Amino acid sequence: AMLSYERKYRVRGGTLLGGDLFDFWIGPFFVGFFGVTGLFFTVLGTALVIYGAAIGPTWNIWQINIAPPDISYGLKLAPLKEGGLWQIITMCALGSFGSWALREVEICRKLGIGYHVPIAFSMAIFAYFTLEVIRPLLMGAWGYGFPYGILSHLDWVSNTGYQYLHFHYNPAHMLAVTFFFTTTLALAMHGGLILSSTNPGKGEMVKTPEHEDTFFRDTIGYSIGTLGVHRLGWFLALAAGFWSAVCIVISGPFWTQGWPEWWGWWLNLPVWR
Ligand code: BCL
Ligand code: UQ2
Repeated sequence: AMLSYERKYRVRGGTLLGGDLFDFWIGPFFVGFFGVTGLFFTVLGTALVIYGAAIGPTWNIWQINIAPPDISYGLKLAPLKEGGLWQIITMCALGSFGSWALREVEICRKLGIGYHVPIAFSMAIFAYFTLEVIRPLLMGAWGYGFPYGILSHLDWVSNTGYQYLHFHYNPAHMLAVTFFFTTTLALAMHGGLILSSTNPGKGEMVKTPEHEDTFFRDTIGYSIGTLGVHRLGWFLALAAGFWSAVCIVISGPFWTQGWPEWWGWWLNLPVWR
């Protein structure tokens, strides 16, 4: 079924590739050139993950693991069963994420709205790309990428973290964590404020943005405003993803010792040295 206003927004054009060829909907879903490529990479990638599980030692969902090639393969293509599968799955993942982002762009163009959603999603893709492509390239081996598996990727994070002795001392990790936490604070404040003003007592009227502004002006002397809070949330979330990418790309390519040792520059400041 189509919602009453949906037909109005099913406009032609705005596509980046393929022209009119894929400019149609299947049920509620816009297809587009990137819907086709997205489906292709998703189906192929998922099939390869299942194949990787099938030739592996276990069907235990927690323990299934598709690992990148051994470090000794460097940046070469590896045999399918020795990391080659991981390499093709990574290409499928990037093809799929990229297609999804570009399909979002085409829909934004159709609607004449801003590109904020695809830009935001691109930051998540950038973090993934940094983990699986940029850092392994800089380190000289695909084996530095993280493996595909529920427990195995957690083990990778733990092992990689302890290689630098104490990852909490990584300054970019500090920023990333702080932005993640601040994002949840902002969303809790915003969700709370909206619910409080739109769920009045029985018989009472729904409250206005002026009530919302006044609540924060009365409590902390400042309101960021209804548009402002969404700009802030968007910025905080993107900064979290950005600094995550930075914190891992500098671990190895830039700093090879423990992160606690990085703070030597502070201890060595001439003021107290
Ligand atoms: Mg740490 C990374 C927080 C302790 C080692 N750590 C991170 C960051 C984040 C974080 C800042 C991961 C988020 C991210 O990259 O998002 N760490 C964090 C916190 C603590 C912490 C809060 C804590 O103690 C309270 N970390 C530690 C300890 C170390 C440690 C001290 C281990 C001993 N940490 C590391 C290492 C890394 C991190 C090593 C990293 O590599 C990682 C990082 O920064 O990576 C960049 C970015 C988001 C993504 C990468 C997701 C991308 C999503 C893609 C684009 C789309 C997926 C689609 C999906 C497949 C589709 C599914 C379809 C649905 C089913 C419908
Ligand atoms: C606000 C406002 C909203 C909001 C929120 C605020 C009317 C509906 C949550 C309050 C937000 C502030 C003061 C910024 C806090 C800063 C950080 C870094 C968490 O003023 O306008 O609109 O939802």
